[in-house]
Amino acid sequence: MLYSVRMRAAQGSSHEQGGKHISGAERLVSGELLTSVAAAMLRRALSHSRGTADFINLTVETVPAEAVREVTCLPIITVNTPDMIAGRESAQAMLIRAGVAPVAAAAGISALVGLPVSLRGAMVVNAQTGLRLDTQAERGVRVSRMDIADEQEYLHWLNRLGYGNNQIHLREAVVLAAKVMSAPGMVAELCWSDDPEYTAGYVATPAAYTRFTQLKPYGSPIGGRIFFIQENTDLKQLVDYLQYQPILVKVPAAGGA
Ligand code: WAQ
Ligand code: MG
Ligand code: MG
Ligand code: MG
Repeated sequence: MLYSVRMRAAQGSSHEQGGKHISGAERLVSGELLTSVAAAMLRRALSHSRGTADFINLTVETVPAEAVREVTCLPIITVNTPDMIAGRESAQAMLIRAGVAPVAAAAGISALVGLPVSLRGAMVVNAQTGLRLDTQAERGVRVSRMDIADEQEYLHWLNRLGYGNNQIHLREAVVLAAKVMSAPGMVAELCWSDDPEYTAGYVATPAAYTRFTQLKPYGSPIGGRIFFIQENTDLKQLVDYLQYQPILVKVPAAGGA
């Protein structure tokens, strides 16, 4: 038996009542870790760079171990971009190489750039047309029920690659991207953080998780994610997978990236 632990925190009022999204997190852990993971999530919600939360929803649900599927995380590549403009151009080119139509890649980037406030989840976008397919407005689709299979092994792997201490954004994003890219019909993902001090973002494709050191201006509290999907994808099935399929992520076999 595993536990899905999900947290979402907002300021002003709940998300449903229009509060400002502060922080969210999702883990999939054993019973021994449950209370410490839940406590860590509360701490995170209460001391976030986006502001102090005064609404916190913490949800714990059991997940049968038989339902869990394993997925391997993607090789990580870092592209040092001199500024945000160059970063976005490189990210756009990578999306196009992954099979996103140029018009859709441009529309996706514009949609993120033009967000009035941060989304809590991801926009699902048609990789051919660039049209948004989910109808969840500022909520977006929130991926959950995923975690790292073996944390020590994961941290060692990241360390060997030079992603050492305190790279919590990267650690979590690599796990999320592994689940996202394993979903049926997924073409690519584009992300940048809503944490004002965190300018890096990434494009995930079936081949790699490519980080760009600058995708948004320092200080901006607007971030988000876009999942570009194939035109004929069953949206309900995809969203179900992203939200409910329990996934544990393992590092590539020795010798891999
Ligand atoms: N499911 C779907 N969308 C999510 C989720 C989720 N579980 N978590 C966050 N998002 C969306 C949401 O719109 C947020 O506003 C946005 O992503 C950013 O979330 O390699 O820290 O947690 O150095 O701020 C990427 C680069 C960091 C890491 C991403 O995202 C690296 C990051 P944040
Ligand atoms: Mg978050
Ligand atoms: Mg996050
Ligand atoms: Mg954030």
